[in-house]
Amino acid sequence: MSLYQQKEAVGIFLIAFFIGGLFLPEYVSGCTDVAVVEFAVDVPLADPVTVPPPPSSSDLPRLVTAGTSGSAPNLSATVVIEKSNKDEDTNQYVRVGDLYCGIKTTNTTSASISSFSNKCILYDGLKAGNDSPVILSSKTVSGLSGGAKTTTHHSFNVKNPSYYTLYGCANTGTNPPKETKTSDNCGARTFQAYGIPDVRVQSVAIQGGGTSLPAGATVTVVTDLANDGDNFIAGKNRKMTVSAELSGCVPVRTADVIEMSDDILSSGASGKTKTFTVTIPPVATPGTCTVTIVADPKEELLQSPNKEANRGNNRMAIALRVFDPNALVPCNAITSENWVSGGWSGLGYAPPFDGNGKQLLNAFCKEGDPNFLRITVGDSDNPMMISYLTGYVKSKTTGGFLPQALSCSGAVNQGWCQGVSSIDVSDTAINTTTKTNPTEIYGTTCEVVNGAWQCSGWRLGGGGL
Ligand SMILES: [Ca+2]
Ligand SMILES: [Ca+2]
Repeated sequence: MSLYQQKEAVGIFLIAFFIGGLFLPEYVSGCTDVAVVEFAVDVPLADPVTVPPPPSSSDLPRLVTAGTSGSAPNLSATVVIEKSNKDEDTNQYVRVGDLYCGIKTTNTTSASISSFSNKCILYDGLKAGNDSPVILSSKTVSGLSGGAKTTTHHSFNVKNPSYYTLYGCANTGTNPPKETKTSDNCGARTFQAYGIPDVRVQSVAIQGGGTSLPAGATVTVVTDLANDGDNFIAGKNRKMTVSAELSGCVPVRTADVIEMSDDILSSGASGKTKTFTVTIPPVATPGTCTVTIVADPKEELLQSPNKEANRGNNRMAIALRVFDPNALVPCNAITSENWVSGGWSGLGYAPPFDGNGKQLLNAFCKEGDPNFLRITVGDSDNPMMISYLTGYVKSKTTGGFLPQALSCSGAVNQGWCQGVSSIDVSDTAINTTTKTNPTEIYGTTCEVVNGAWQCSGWRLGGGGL
């Protein structure tokens, strides 16, 4: 609804108010001057924007029962809306909470009037006049001398942003003192109550706890939400959302959205758990990915009149580590850096480094596939090196050596490979633990050194290597 439309709607509301209700001459006889409804400011519409009808004249009770006498004193009353400190709010625009109906009463004559009681009734605009109004407590004035004024304060509390109407009268109840007239004893005041919500993201977690996952994976993000502020009522045109944003490994994008529900928007709400489904795109860059839960990303809570003041607590992030599930990564702790004394050893099995620190036996894993293990033997840069097509993996479950028939990248001669030999291990006797961190792998290479074949057996892992 545009601002123009809002103003128009307010105008229509006011016209309807005056025609349909309190200005009608047949309105409670004796109270024809209650049309004190004033809009000193161009107030925005309530939230929701459905403008409630004012109480119809037939719904307003006759509160003044005093008889009249030409020689009696006279009370005249005006109804105002008062803030929690009992100060009148002249804009008819107050925050929800503890408020007062003020009945400003003046003795318009010079004669004193004896004890009398004032009464006020609250009509909730959200109820559209269909439910019973709230009868506020009566207040007794011990008496009022001629020309004197007093204000009675009738407390009430509203929790929901809305329009409300107060209707109050002076000199109500039983055995009221007589007055010159009673037509000036009542008044009404419509006001708007606004709220200041403070939605807060309390916590963010990954369901199951794992924060390291392959690109392409889908995780469930669990968040708790709270509202430390006033009630907020989501109307038909106020669709507040909470989103899960993904950033870091991909350009910032919204991964999932839920609609903010009333249970979150109630004052004092907390621990309201919501879940989001977040998929890491397969094209995500391996590294850190951030999931940020954002309450009200579209800033609906910043619309008047019920504006959220504290926006600093509307976001909370959790970091994920994203990896390429198909990337080959060395899965043994040994490297040329932490093992520098390897080399030719002749008959025994040695750490798999030649005299130049080059690793001649390798094991590779895939982080995204715990059942993947690739073994390579040889040196692709050395055409004079051959590798043996049988290797071994020591089973963690049995401790036995399991022969592995490797494939050759080049020519084969009597079980030897001219080049690098390799195998993607599929032996089911090698359990998952062995594959992701193989403790002992064995391979053999030979090359001509100083005119003679020299062969070496290599061991990767195991034995503290
Ligand atoms: Ca009067
Ligand atoms: Ca907030």
